[in-house]
Amino acid sequence: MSVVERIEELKLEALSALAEAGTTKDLESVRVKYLGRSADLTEIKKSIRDLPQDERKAVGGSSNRATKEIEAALAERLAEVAVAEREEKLRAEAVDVTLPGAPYPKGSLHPSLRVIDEVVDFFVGLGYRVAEGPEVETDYYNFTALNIPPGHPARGMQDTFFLDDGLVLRTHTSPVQVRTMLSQEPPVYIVCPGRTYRRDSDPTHTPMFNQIEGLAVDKGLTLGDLKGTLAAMARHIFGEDVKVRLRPSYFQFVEPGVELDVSCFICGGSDPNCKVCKGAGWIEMLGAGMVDPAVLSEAGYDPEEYTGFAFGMGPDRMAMVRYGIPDLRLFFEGDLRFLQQF
Ligand code: FA5
Repeated sequence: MSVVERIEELKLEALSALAEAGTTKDLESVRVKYLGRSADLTEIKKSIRDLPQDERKAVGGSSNRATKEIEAALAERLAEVAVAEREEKLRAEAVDVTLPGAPYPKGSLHPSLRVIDEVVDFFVGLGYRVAEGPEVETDYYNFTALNIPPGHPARGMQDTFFLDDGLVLRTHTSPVQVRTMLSQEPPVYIVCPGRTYRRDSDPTHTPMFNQIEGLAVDKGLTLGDLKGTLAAMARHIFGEDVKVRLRPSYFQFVEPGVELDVSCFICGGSDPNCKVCKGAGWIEMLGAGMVDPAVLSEAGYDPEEYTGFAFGMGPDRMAMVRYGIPDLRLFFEGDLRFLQQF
């Protein structure tokens, strides 16, 4: 076989290998094999100068043409394969936007939050404004301004978490009453949901719990207004048929102080074995009273001109009663098996 024939043979081999190669990588292998530094064709080109004069031209021309032809075919195939590869990639990465989305578990509102939302909605409907205050509170707002001076035994009744520098974790939402009165002129109608803290832990007490405070200060407010407002709230939360009653009670910052009971909305007082009211027919719901004139004065309001009522309830306890949950601590353990029931 002459060298020119060998070149022709190599070229045909290369062209058919290029035609068969289906990927950029395969094409690169073909290039190395037929055009690379140690390819047969390259070796032939290197040896041209050793050939007899009369053969050099024919072999040189033929090897150059073969090289060009292979290069042209390679470029063409590279372009074709690139298009095919891109199409394949697009096909593989295609997103079917008509497929249904992956379902994810739906959350639900915490039982306390449901009660809080309902209570707050009710008062907002009456025209009350939602107020907030800090959970880390000064001793002054948590106690002194509420008529509980230093050394007063009433301080001991609320198992307080004391922090440094005269700060406490607020034991109730009542300090928001004072903060609000100090920051605005009467009339005041606020409701204040928030977290509160006490060193307590048993089935009906947790170290962190929620309270909702309410405060109304205006001209001529009476205990009748307090009762009417809270009765309307109880009907809103527990149903149209519930009745309310006030019992005398004592809180340092109200005078008189009362506790509000609602008639048992489960048995209505007819079942001596009722799990919710334990046969009493009444469920204790909140503390309330007429704002003590000393508290109004401390906040800069004239007690001769204004009167007010305040109330503070525990929405966690209300949720406990409503959903029949025996232990309040379950509310705050974050166990999804418990929470997913609501
Ligand atoms: C108070 O905290 C008063 N500030 C309420 C008040 C406001 C009275 C305005 C008058 C005027 P008391 O300590 O009773 O009151 O708490 C109110 C409610 O918070 C209780 O009825 C109860 O539902 C809830 N509560 C108290 N301690 C805990 C606790 N450790 N865990 C869960 N709930 C609690």
